[in-house]
Amino acid sequence: MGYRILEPADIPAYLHGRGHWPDLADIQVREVSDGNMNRVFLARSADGTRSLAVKQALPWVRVAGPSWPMSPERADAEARAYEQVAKVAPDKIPAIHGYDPENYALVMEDMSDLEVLRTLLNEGASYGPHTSARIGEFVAQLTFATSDFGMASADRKALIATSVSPELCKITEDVVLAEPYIEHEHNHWHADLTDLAAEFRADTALRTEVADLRHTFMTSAQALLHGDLHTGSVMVGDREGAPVVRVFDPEFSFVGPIGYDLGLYWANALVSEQRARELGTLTDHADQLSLSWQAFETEFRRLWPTRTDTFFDDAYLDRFLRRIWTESVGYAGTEIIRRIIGFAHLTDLTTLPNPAPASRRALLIGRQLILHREELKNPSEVGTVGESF
Ligand code: SR1
Ligand code: MG
Repeated sequence: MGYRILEPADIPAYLHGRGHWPDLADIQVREVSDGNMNRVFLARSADGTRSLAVKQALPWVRVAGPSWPMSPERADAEARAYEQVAKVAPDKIPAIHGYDPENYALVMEDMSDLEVLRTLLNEGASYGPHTSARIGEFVAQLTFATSDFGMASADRKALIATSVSPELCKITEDVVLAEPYIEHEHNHWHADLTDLAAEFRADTALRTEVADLRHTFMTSAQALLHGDLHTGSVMVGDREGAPVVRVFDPEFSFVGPIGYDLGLYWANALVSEQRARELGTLTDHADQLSLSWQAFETEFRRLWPTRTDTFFDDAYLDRFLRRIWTESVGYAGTEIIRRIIGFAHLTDLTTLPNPAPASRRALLIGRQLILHREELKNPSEVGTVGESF
């Protein structure tokens, strides 16, 4: 039949036809699309005992419409990423019930009993002790398993080949790692930040450091990444009294530098901290880099003795982790900046009564992280940068 864009009214027959839903008379569907890229539908039986989510990639960027075409094949990358994570961290992703490559649609667990981390933080919640630790573990488990430490050399080459995702990588190379530093029609910012946006575009030292991070993003095939690990890609909650953390939306997945995943999460944590500071609702925001980095490092070191290639010695592990740390700090800086003067902004800042003061502080922090990433040696030194503006 070929690719067709699904509407809410199509979902019952779609799920029934693919064997996911037995009773066509007992299904209610609503669209809950929220991200920039795709459409998401929730299907639920009247008594709520059966529910599923359907996520479909459109042939364009959802928030831009057909004027920004984008191959729906990004859903293939997402399905592949979920398959990889399911092997090593199945407790940290939604259950995937099926992938339909013809319609670029995933059928997956309904997570509407959980909350998007960003939404909770914006409402004034704290992170708690589990969330960032699970994220750090998630990054370690996925990246160790898909690095040259977790896979045989030939298998890794095959993974790199099958994970190539040129269009989605180009989005990141452009909207995160270039456009905010040049004149570009995608860019926009709060009127009170015009001076800083101009200053950043004129900052040649900053441009060179971003170029370095951009080139690393393009060339450093360390491990399979989530590729867009911001707080809107994390759901949290409780199930049967136990804390639950689920990472979703890995459509930007590709084999790249591990620091990109950690850096994105850190940037979003640092921005949420500036929001809380502005509102006087600071709680455990300042602990999140440390919690996620410690969990990442602990898990990566725990897995190290299982490495497939023991030519990589323990001293190399220390050097490799140091490189990931430094690059994470730099990518955190680029993520902060693009979220304030680039294409896609954060509700953490845009929903503040006056977004400018917190946004200005965040921009200044982002620049420092990029320029001084080699000197910032640990989470508390990054925290000091955050407190200095
Ligand atoms: C055109 S897409 C802009 C952003 O949305 C996605 O969530 C990624 O973060 C991307 O950079
Ligand atoms: Mg997304």
